[in-house]
Amino acid sequence: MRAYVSAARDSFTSNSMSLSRFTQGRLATVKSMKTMFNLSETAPVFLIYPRLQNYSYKIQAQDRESLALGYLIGALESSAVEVNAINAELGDLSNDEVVDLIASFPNTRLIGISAGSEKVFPHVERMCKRLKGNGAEIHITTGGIFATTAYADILEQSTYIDSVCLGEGEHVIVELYQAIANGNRLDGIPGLKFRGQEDSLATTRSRISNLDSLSFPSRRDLTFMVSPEGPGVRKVKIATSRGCYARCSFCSIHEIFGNRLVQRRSVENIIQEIRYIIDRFAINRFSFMDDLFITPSTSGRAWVMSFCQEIVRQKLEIRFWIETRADTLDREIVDALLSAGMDSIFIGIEAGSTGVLKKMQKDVTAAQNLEALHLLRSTPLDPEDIRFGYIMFVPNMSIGELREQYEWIRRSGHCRVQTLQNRMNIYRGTPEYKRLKAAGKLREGPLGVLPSYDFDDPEVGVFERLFRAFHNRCVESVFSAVHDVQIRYISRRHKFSKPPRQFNLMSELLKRIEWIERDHYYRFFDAHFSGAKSEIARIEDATRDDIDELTPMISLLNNLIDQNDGGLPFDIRDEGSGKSSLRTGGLLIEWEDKFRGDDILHSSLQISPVSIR
Ligand code: B12
Ligand code: SF4
Repeated sequence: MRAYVSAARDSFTSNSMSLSRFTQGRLATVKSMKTMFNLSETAPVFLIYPRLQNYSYKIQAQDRESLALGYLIGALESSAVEVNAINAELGDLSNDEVVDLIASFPNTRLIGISAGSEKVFPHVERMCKRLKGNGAEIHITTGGIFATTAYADILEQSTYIDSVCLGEGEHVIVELYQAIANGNRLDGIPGLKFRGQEDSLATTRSRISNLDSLSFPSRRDLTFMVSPEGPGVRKVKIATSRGCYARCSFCSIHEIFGNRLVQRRSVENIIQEIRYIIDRFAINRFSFMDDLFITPSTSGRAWVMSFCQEIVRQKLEIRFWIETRADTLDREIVDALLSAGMDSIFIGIEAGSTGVLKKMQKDVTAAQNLEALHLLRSTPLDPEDIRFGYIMFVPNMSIGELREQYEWIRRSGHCRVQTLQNRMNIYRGTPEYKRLKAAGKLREGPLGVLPSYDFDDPEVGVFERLFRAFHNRCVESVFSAVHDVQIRYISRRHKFSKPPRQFNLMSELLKRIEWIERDHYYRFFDAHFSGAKSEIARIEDATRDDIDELTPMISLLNNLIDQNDGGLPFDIRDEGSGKSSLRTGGLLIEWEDKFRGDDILHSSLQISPVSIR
């Protein structure tokens, strides 16, 4: 469901984040890591979910659970194969630390590394080189969406990688280990490609049709997350289906499955897993990772309705997030989802211009996108919990369509700074990759580097270049402090146990700060589209003036982030009837609290003199 796009901020890094968060302040000795990840001296298989350096700051630690590792561990364990696993992203370990750790496990015979994205591949390659550089005679295999799409190039160019698993890995990893352990040839393993393989002997593996037959994913990550060293849990990842029927031009998920069939677990099987998680971890918040939670067919809708009814009937009282498309939503299904506990949703809107939607093969109209948004806004969902994907810059759009894209997202009321910068990423195997390649418009770099392209309409290309340059200058001169505080917030959020009033204040400050930045980019778009390009220098000057408005908010936010005890660094005046206020650094902050007993149930907030947009 998710469209992944590039934004200028992808390249933004912070020195403070280059330190390993969980390893800071403690000696991450091999011994402590062994204990922390419950590693066994005798396990012959070692699985790794690598860390994407310079990326971790973007994603909260609580969202880093890996279902890929979970399913592979589950499959190996159910075949009585002992397995060690490290999710470097979650453990906040550098990939070098992981390699050093593996060197102290001499019984390892097979290493499996997940290469789910193009971006992570250079890190995978470096790890393999170091692992083999230790002189170890270990078979290294890799899998995941990127590895599947690029297997031929990987085997040709990455000599440290011995084999690549294509598609779903549960059966392949077990059969690969068994072949290695028994000294058998690897030719007989459908879905495995290895160097030197005779093409005539390679066979593909068909998709797993009965997902209920799979072991539940191992929850080692979750066990670590709830441990004293772990970051805690926001929502537990769970998958009810695999695959998607749609054909969006930018999406690479079909590459893993080879077709557009949707396979779904039974409602009973999902509920069994949900019950297991509630009983074992006392967590009732879930994130359904399906590419498309609702398939808009009769059977797809019936599945969702029966799932929701069962959650209600069994009084499971869960809260959950789903990902879907606009054309799958209507009042009946949204009501059913809300009564079953849906508290947040992601919609793959992607475009507001009908022309762009067509070019994306989205098979959804701009009117349907708007309707879905209106429908969701009419529910009790917090607007912040209605998220969506939006690709502002698309290779074959016209300048008129870019304008439509901008106007739609601005009117939607859900525009973020990042949304305005999103440019379509071209992943291997996607329809857009094939189109651009056939047209000779793709510039491909080494493995793991996303290809670049020129826009079909030179005016779009000029606009994009000017906009990125403008954005970079604004960041350099003013907004770097904004980005620093945002990163500090994201990287520490998992440690906050702040009462509603403080938490509310932090969220509000973040929102306002982002609005100030976003409004400058609005002005850039407006000036460009109204033909007033000479205005741009003036907008940049105005950006610098904003520092006065931003500084007190940033410093208050920094102060709040530092208050680990959850308190406020200032005295709040109690003004009676649930009202209170605070004056600091030129800001007046006023709360109106609703109580249940002594507890604040809800706290609404005003910040002035900052104008509300
Ligand atoms: C959840 C998710 C995330 C989470 C990951 C959390 C986590 N720790 O797992 C977050 C939000 C962090 C994330 C980040 C990113 N993601 Co992401 N993500 C997904 C998503 C929606 C689901 C992945 C998942 O859990 N699937 C369920 C598991 C069970 O399936 P699986 O991962 O495919 O694993 C199976 C097989 O691939 C195989 N397998 C996988 N690894 C291995 C290893 C071995 C040894 C073997 C044998 C087999 C094997 O066996 C597994 C079981 O069958 C996918 C879309 C999708 N449908 O896959 C995108 C997707 C993988 N992400 C994508 C992208 C681009 C990114 C980012 C680059 C985004 C960004 N802007 O920076 C980053 C990169 C992060 C990274 N480290 O690589 C793209 C990758 C496209 C590409 N070709 O590069 C995808 C395909 C989305 C899309 N449609 O474009 N992502
Ligand atoms: S093809 Fe399916 S999973 Fe991919 S972006 Fe489109 S709707 Fe989402």
